[in-house]
Amino acid sequence: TGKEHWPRGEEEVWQAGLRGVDQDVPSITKSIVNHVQTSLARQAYNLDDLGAYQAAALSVRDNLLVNWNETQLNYTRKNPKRAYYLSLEFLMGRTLDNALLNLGLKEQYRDGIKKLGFSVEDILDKERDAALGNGGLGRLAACYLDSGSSTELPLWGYGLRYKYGIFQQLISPEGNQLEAPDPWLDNQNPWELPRLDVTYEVRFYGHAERLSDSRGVWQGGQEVLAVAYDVMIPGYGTKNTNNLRLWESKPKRGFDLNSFNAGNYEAAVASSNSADAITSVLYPNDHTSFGKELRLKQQYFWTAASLADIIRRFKQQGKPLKELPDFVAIQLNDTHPTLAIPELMRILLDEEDLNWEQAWSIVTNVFFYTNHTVLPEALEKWPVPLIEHVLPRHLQIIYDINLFFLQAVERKFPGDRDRLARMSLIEEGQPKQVRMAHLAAIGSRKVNGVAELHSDLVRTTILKDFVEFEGSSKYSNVTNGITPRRWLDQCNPELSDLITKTLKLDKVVWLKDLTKLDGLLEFTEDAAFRKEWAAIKQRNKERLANYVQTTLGLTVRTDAMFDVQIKRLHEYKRQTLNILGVIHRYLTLKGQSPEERKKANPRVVFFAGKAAPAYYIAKLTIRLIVNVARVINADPDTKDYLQLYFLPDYSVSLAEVLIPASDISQHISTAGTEASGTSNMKFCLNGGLLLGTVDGANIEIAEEVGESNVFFFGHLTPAVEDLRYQHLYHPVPLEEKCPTLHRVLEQVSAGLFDDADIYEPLLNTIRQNDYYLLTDDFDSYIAALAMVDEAYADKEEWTKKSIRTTAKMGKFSSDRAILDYAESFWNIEPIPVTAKK
Ligand code: GLS
Repeated sequence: TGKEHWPRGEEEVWQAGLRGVDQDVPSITKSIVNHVQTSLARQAYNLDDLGAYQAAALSVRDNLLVNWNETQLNYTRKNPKRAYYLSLEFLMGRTLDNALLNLGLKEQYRDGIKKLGFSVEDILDKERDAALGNGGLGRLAACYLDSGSSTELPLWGYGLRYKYGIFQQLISPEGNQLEAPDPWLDNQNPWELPRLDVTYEVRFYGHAERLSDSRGVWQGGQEVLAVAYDVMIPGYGTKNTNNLRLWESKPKRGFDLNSFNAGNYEAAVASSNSADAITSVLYPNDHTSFGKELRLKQQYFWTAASLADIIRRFKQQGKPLKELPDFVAIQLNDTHPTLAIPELMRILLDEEDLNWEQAWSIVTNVFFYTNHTVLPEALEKWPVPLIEHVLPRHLQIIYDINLFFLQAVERKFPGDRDRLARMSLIEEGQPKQVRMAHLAAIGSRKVNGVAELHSDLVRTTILKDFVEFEGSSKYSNVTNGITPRRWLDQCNPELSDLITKTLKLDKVVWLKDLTKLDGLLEFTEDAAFRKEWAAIKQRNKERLANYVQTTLGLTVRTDAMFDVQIKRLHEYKRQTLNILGVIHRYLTLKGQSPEERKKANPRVVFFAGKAAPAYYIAKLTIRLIVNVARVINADPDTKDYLQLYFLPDYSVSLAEVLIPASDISQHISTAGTEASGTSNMKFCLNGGLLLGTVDGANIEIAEEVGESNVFFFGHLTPAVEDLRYQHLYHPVPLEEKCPTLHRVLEQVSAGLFDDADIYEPLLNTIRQNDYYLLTDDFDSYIAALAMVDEAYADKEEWTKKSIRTTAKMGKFSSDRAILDYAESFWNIEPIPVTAKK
């Protein structure tokens, strides 16, 4: 407007009190000391590493907040269309190092912390991971937030502030996985800002009445409070600092005073307990849908609070609701937030008095849905009676949506009853169930999968009927990405420096335009460069060996190939194939003379990953790995050629140590089952080669780096269905079909590694219907491992492959992915912040 006046008081006085971002070492140390003194109430003489971490983190937070405030003010002033990423999981890992990088203050803090008598490495190591996620889906959300800020997009995340993140994994002496809680907030969390004034009431249960054809009213039941906690998400090479808003559940009133006064203490606290329970723990399942009431309450609590917040912000602009799609795009990360669709309908119909057509048109222009898996057990379905009990008004709305939808399908495909039954939001059965993927698809403007193959499978299998009905342009692909800041610069600083030096570019340039890595290609023939490249890999292997030595007390040899498979334990990911391959190698070595053995390529195999607590077969696989490791690491005949480790309690921080150290990593899912995978991208970005099946993003990685630089094996997706049919109807005994695998299983059964018979349930999954096709892929897997050994023997050529791999990873930056969402889906634009110093 030009004539901005100061809202209250004297502007100079205000301005004099405002701080900027610290720039120099003296102001940084001053700020840290201030926090030691006043936030922690401690002093130099009683400050340990943890205290120093907390004080440093608080001072970094002050700096983040300056940019965060400026960013939010800027958005409010400019009023652009905004996007919101609704995810039940955000697997953030540690924050301090990333915040320093993005603020451009790494060196200053290093110096300042040193002057105060501490080391940055020790302090960074004190931070606990924020582990509010299970695996790839949650980590993807974290990478997207980093990229959203780095590309200056007005993008907020919404999630839940779980008191307990993913469980801590312990391994018993027998090799069993044990779970312990993850009380990550116990030492206080300096990275969150409680917003005790930002609260919403969320209702459950009660009764719903219809007032007209489309309107209704919902009353009674339980009301709980959602309280906002904000987490600052700084961009790299920009001041833009977005927000991740996490909700905590609290009882609406402390406790029920009536019951309390009547002497019924238990009843008085029961309601407050049940309110607190909603955000107490992350469900530790990946790829399964359990149908538990508390999980449904989590989903509704979070979507209701987030929508209320989004709508309140929109309404502050004074615009009519029909313009909501011009100012708001909401991305549904999997079907977990699908209740947002009937919830927005409820708000528009019951509270805002819109008619059905108006409301539905708004809804279907606001939401976007990403599918992350085609595995049937992961497709969410909620029992109708449960929804009716917990969310009675929403069930009415879902039925209404279904009615209008099926009428439209009937008009297009008259008389096709099978099609109606397949497409209905309600699956018939005892009980009837609501199919959340169908609801998400019809309630969204666009639907996407997360890699080319996966998006094709979404279009041709689980949502085929919907593509036929709505047209294929709504159903598209956005291949996943990863942030190169955390997954190269932070986890592999030496490689990052070498790249910067070699490309002769400012690091900001290539870290924000990862296709610049292409420039490394011309150096593959430069022997001195290759030497530096290989030396860095070697030092990263030593760093990992060091980690294993200090955490497990085990000595890892570093003059061997490092072979890594780290991910959630799941039958479709086939860790079993890998461990059976290891046993095969062991048996082969055992059968050789000492002279023959000397020709072997020494190999160290690492596994890490958690199993869902109730997933028996996955836990048995862990036990097998641990016991095979125990036997072969102690075998004097083979231990120079083969070592095996299961590293407990896999986490983002452990991945940051493992990934840079890998020569080869395994991504060996049954074709068509791994939607994308994202660690495959991380390994390749760090110059590790890929051994994998023709699945998920492996395919696109091979397209980029060239098939001669990856090791592919196994059957292709179109063959899978037929092979499964053969297993069921024309089974061939294992000893005939795959004698090598048969021999391996016999040794396990006989008790070579553990009590005999203990692994029968696991082995029987292979012997019986072998749903994940281990018997079909085993021989080609062993052949691929041999090709890897052969290739590794030529170290110079291997290093060339490694350089070429890193050089071609530009496509897989999450900046590319988020900009694709911004342009093709959300229609939002970068809003750069130029904060005052
Ligand atoms: C997942 C897929 O299984 C992964 O392949 C994918 O990379 C990830 C992110 O899109 O999503 N789906 C899921 O339910 N958990 C995952 O990790």
